[in-house]
Amino acid sequence: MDKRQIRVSKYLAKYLRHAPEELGLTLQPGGWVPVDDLLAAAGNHGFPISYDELIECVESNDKQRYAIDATGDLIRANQGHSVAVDLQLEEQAPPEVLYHGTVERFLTSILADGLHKGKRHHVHLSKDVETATKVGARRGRPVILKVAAGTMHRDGHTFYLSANRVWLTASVPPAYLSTD
Ligand code: HQG
Repeated sequence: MDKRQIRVSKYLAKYLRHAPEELGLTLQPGGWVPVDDLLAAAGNHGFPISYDELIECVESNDKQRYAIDATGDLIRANQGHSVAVDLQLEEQAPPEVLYHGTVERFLTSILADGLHKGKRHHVHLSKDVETATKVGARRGRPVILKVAAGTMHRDGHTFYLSANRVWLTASVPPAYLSTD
């Protein structure tokens, strides 16, 4: 992603995940908003984005954060929301092990209390160490936690897989976490 695409992606993250009302937008079930409404609202709020730039940002996005629906009329963030929205995710059985990237300063609290979703809808988990390392590295030197997702699932915890392959669950109790 080039600099402009990163700016557009951050702008979309803000308004499609966290503050649609600030642009006068309302998320439809699934988190969708009309592409035309989004482009008009962005222009009216001093951040004009062309249709081509928007499509380019969706298609070249490093984490496939956004999706355009089959009609081409609607756009959404695939996950990461803090506003109330029903993403219409389907429950899925996770792989035996998933990973969570964080940083040293959160470890004591995480190992005592487990992983909490914070402001987001879910705890975000990755299927490989490489992805989890990138997630943790946003905050400093990454520390990777192993999550016994298969055992959690058999114990009755629910997992979802977002359209961009992020594993989501409500919380991870400490018993399912390890640092090795
Ligand atoms: C930590 C990005 C103390 C947790 C990424 C994390 C991801 C605790 C932070 C997605 C804790 C929450 C999500 C506890 C959790 N005590 N700290 N009990 N439980 N934490 O950003 O997983 O670029 O909400 O370790 O790539 O870092 O936005 O979650 O450090 O996929 O598309 O609290 O966001 O994607 O931070 O990242 P976040 P995350 P995007």
